[in-house]
Amino acid sequence: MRKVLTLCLVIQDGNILLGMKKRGFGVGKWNGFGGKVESGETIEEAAKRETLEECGIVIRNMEQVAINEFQFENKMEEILEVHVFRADTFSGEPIETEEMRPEWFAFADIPYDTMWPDDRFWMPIFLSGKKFRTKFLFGAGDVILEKEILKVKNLDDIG
Ligand code: 6U4
Repeated sequence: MRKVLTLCLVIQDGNILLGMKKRGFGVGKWNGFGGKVESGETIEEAAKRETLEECGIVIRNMEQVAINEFQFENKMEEILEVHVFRADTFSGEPIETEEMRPEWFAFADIPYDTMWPDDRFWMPIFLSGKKFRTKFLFGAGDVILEKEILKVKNLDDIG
């Protein structure tokens, strides 16, 4: 079974906007904004909706740059297919919500030690402006057991 999720990374003036997840899946980690795609909306609409719900900004321009696939050893039947977007124009100011506490980070100060452990492998590709596809298998304690990282010209290219 595949679950389609979104992850929106907002960039401005050499900084990236991350949110400290306050509850639910990934609690205690800095992450982009996103979540499940609901029925009747496109993946892009879901990314914008989640970003608005989680930190109060309206995305004006974004581009899909990656698909990350995550699998967990204790639940091999499920694949999380996370569609990653780079957003560079928005309106409003990021605000803390029940779900997330947003904060800007300079690219050199991204807090990888308190993020999902896969992020350090693909974030540099993201920051370089390239497109990519990854697959990660996690074991107990969110340890990475297997990884596959591929730069692609086009997200439809399957490596
Ligand atoms: P709700 O329905 O709000 O309770 P919640 O448990 O908060 O759901 P969800 O599904 O809304 O979580 O969002 C999960 C978010 O975490 C999505 O943006 C995708 C992202 N995500 C999941 N695994 C990730 C990983 N290994 N690395 C990463 N982001 C990940 O950077």
